[in-house]
Amino acid sequence: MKRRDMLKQIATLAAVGAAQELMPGVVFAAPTVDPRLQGLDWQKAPCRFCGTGCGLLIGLEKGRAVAVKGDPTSPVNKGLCCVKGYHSVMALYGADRFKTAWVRKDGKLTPVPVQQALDLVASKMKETIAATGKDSVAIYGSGQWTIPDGYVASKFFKGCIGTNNVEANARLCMASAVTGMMTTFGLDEPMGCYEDIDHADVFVLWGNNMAEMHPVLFSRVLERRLARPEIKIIDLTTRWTRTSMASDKVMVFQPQTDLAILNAICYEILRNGWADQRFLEQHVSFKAGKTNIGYGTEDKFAFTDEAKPLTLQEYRKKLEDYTPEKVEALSGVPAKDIRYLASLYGDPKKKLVSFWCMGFNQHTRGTWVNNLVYNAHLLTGKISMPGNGPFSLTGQPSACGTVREVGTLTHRLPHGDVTDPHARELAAKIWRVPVERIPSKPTYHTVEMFRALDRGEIRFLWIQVTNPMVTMPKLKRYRDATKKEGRFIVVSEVYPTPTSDIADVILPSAMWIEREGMFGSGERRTQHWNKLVQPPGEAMSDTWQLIEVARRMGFTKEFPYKEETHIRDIWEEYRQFQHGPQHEMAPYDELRAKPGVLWPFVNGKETKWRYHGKYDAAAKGTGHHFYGKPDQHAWIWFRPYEAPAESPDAQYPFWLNTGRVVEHWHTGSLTRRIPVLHQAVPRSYAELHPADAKRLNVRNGDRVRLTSRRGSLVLTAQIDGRGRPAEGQVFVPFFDESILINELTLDAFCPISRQPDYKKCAVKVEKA
Ligand SMILES: Nc1nc2c(c(=O)[nH]1)N[C@H]1C(S)=C(S)[C@@H](COP(=O)(O)OP(=O)(O)OC[C@H]3O[C@@H](n4cnc5c(=O)[nH]c(N)nc54)[C@H](O)[C@@H]3O)O[C@H]1N2
Ligand SMILES: Nc1nc2c(c(=O)[nH]1)N[C@H]1C(S)=C(S)[C@@H](COP(=O)(O)OP(=O)(O)OC[C@H]3O[C@@H](n4cnc5c(=O)[nH]c(N)nc54)[C@H](O)[C@@H]3O)O[C@H]1N2
Ligand code: SF4
Ligand SMILES: [Mo]
Repeated sequence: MKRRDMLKQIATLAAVGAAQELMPGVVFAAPTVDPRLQGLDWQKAPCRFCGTGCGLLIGLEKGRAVAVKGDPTSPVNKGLCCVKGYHSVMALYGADRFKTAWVRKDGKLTPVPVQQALDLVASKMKETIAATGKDSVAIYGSGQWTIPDGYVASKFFKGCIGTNNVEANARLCMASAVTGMMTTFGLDEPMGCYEDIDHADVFVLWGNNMAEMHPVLFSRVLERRLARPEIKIIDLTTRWTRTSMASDKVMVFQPQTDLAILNAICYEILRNGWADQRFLEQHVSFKAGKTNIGYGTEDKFAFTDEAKPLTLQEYRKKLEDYTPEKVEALSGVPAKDIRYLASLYGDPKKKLVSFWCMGFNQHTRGTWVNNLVYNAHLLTGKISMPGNGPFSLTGQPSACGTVREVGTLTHRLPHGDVTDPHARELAAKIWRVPVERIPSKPTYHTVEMFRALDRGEIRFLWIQVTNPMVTMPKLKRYRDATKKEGRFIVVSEVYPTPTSDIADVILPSAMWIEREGMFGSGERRTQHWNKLVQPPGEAMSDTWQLIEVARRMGFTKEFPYKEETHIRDIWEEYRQFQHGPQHEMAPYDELRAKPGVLWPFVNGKETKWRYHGKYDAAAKGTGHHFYGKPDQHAWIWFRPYEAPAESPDAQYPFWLNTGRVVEHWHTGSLTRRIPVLHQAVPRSYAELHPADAKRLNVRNGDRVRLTSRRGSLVLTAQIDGRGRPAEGQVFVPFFDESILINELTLDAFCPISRQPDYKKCAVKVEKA
């Protein structure tokens, strides 16, 4: 080994050691010296799993992907990767991969050639449109769609068929982050990047379990603290997790009261004179929206917010309801801890990063709580500079790339909203379709899309790269909907799942490195990979399936691409939408050559921090410039505390919280086919607080029955296992398709983002 390589490897191993020591059970894999791996052909690809977007090197041998290591040239993970990334290629080779299409005949799924299934999908779609109209066909996609998948889906449905019935599971994941940014900044994209970690002094985690869900990023946080012990990690959470174990201070709060805690922080910042007055005068406007905004549990729920101007004085006055003492009573967090937290935000000498993920976004006031964390950063001017910033972590590998940026939601286009005539004109021009064809009104957000399927307004639904029959809240209603007479469901999948079980047609998909593609990660990084291995049997990429069906419906002119070059052609076409300093994307060749490129990519340069003249070509001057809103300001919203849709009561006395574990990816369809990961956590369970368990006479390993107003399930109790919920709460991970926890959850959502709250509903717990 060359000396330089050896030093690099030692440095990586040291980082691994540091991370491992602090993150028990999380395995990090450094570049290996195993001689068996020496002769492999190593090719780059971003990780298939979480939104961190680690760069991987995939080891190829005789046409198979046989090994993985972290890419040392990737600035994201610098050679590291977590257990899921390390074992990811094994997910390609499960014994029960779909290799052919399946069509339901007389109630039974029967194998058929893919070309025949594509004919059927196209004719069924045409038939449905002729009988019940354009808005009776829909597509439900994913933040795990590649960018070309989502782009083609949007062009096909919005530009060719002429329906806004396009949604993606990112609605369940980051919709509140989107509306939070839109309402505060007028543009939907994070201002910072992961490099913020290397500059910050304080990390505040607002209800996200980074040690398990963004493990490589968390290892960067830990590595920084290891070098400088004065660095602090503060974990605000409703459940003691592995992240809590590694934190300097843990503040356990009652669900939903994050709204009040953030207001108390802002109250303290203003009361102590810690606000940056000059920054406020130059860059901030104050607003108040509607209150008592509802929960969306009823069909066809509608809501539009308003923005009433406020003065700083009026805003201050409203915060008086949120003194640390009052908020202590509501949240359970001691007033002195709230003051301490406020002092960290308020200290001008400390650089501070706030991180959050589903604790904020899956929240019936998800948009509000996103607004509130921005308030704390805006009051103190700690934003859009290295080491200072609010950072919304994304969950899926291309939730940003494909859903946020390509706009695969009912109200969006690849650039702008469907309601904006300029956005429609631009889309029509690039797509070469008549502008009248793109409808100007959004149709259904995800929950309402499934409700419309139930009501019979939607008759044909195509599902790609998502498993809604496990992941929709209040599952029974939506599963029953798919089975109703006159509904036709197409599922593009790689393995049998509860969703492919209800399909009328299953299309076998080529997965990840079995096709060429791009993902866009949480820090505005676009990453390209080549097709590295052959897909099994007749499996075809989701992009190409869509193109085949579109062509069969007569849209050949709109989809002229050649199979060999279609990803390049689609990327270069899509890139036209984003021209200009605010959104410019890197050219195809640039993406191919590098382990990811941050956008805006202006004059050959990446943009690391937005809204600041020093870093962002779109910003005017040399300081901050929030150019997203018409008044060129960022907006501080007053948002009050409001209770969740359902809270524990005498009949259902526990909170139910749901989420994830490090070993599994979502519904487990991939990770349960990777033996080491499956064996590590083979079954889902119900975590209880030891005091609750004692009262219920339940011991570790006993069976317990959980019942909500919507359903009931029996699971194994886990006490002081991996996590510990607060008293009065139960936690259940959702990776196990044999224990469908969403039978119990509620389909209440944030009225602004329409993202459901999977973190709070009321249940009863009994020994089974
Ligand atoms: N291993 C693994 N990693 C993943 C994934 C995976 O499936 N497996 N999925 C990826 C995806 S798509 C996502 S979205 C992310 C999710 O990443 P996270 O959001 O970190 O994980 P979850 O388990 O969904 O949520 C756990 C957190 O919800 C918080 N919480 C519960 N109630 C409240 C509340 O009222 N307020 C606040 N503020 N917090 C609350 C708890 O404190 C807990 O820390 O993970 C990504 N990474
Ligand atoms: N109770 C509860 N429910 C939740 C959440 C929660 O915290 N609690 N979180 C929500 C969130 S944040 C998210 S992101 C969602 C995730 O929910 P889903 O997206 O429904 O879950 P996944 O398991 O990621 O589903 C992806 C599916 O795509 C398949 N697949 C893999 N690769 C390919 C491919 O290349 N092509 C095709 N066509 N298919 C492929 C996989 O086998 C899998 O079945 O769950 C939501 N639901
Ligand atoms: S941290 Fe996320 S992106 Fe990185 S290797 Fe693990 S699962 Fe993959
Ligand atoms: Mo997610």
